[in-house]
Amino acid sequence: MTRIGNSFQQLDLGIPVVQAPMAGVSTPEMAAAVTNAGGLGSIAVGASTVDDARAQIQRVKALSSGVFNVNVFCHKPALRDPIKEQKWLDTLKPEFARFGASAPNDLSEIYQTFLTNDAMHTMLLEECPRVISFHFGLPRPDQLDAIKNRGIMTFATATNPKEALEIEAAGIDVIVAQGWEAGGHRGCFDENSFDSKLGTLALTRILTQSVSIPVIAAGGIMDGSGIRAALGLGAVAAQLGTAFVTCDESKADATYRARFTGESASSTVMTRAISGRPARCLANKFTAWAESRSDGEVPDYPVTYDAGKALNSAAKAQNEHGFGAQWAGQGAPLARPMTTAKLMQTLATELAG
Ligand code: FMN
Repeated sequence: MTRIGNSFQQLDLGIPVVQAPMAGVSTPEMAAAVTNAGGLGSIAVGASTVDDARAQIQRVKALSSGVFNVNVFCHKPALRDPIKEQKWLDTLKPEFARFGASAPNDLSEIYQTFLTNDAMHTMLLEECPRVISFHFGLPRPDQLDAIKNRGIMTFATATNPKEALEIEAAGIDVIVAQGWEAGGHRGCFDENSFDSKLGTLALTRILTQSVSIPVIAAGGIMDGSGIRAALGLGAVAAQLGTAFVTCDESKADATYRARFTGESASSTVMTRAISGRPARCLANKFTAWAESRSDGEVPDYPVTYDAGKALNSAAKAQNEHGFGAQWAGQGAPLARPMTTAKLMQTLATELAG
């Protein structure tokens, strides 16, 4: 199937790189630097309040007049299960105790899904970023109609061909094909359905051959060679997350950054025990603990994340940094600490070479 890139080409990128939206890690400064270098910068507001999200958008606009992407989470609202949540807290109690802390008495749904967040939707229509991207599923049809009527371009993540067909049928403009290698949360629509765990290479090629909208490849792409490979598979661009985690403008703390050096970078684990949804993290003490837990024990996203964040705070207070959500993809050993502008320049040179 011929790939024309259609509306994606209207973005007129000088370099076919999308900096992945990364809640808790990407910043307006990073997004602006990527956009100013000719890529598509992104901010992630899935875990933000409406006011904070608006402030982030306005900060990007102050730093760049170029196109950028704002990313939201479209997960189903958490199905609360007090018995399961209490059992999960009981399971975590010994871990809290190791750090002289108590587990919380109960848990909260710490982020509101975009599906029920009309204030976020209204704010986005007002701020009107050039691109809005969706992770964990699709927005409500009326939300999408209003976004499209504002002329905003839309992306959505697919982890398999079925999700890609749903994205195409919904009228989304571009698919982000997220392979199993990818760092951070897997964008699967239903985390409890069978996961075929397709790698980026196979998934990208399957989608560029089977859907008629543009495809962006994501997962394990760290340098110009990886971007070139994605383009060779028919993708219109590559979306890189892990490659930007160690950039100066990232919010990653010093201990998280340090894990990208040496042996600790070469081992990542897909786990749902940190947040409630499958996500790829650098192997650490939390992921090691999670290995003996079954998926069925884990409460819904993002309720589990409330417990995970509390445990990480308790551990950090005792100078133990092995319980953080240190999201990273399988390409982590290839991460290069530098400024975002320098990384973009490096990627452009490698791609041209
Ligand atoms: N994807 C989203 O759509 N929204 C997010 O908020 C988000 N947060 C992430 C946080 C981190 C630290 C990382 C590494 C990835 C995150 N992702 C998120 C996934 C990326 O969009 C992308 O699929 C992934 O980074 C690609 O794989 P790579 O990390 O190997 O480059």
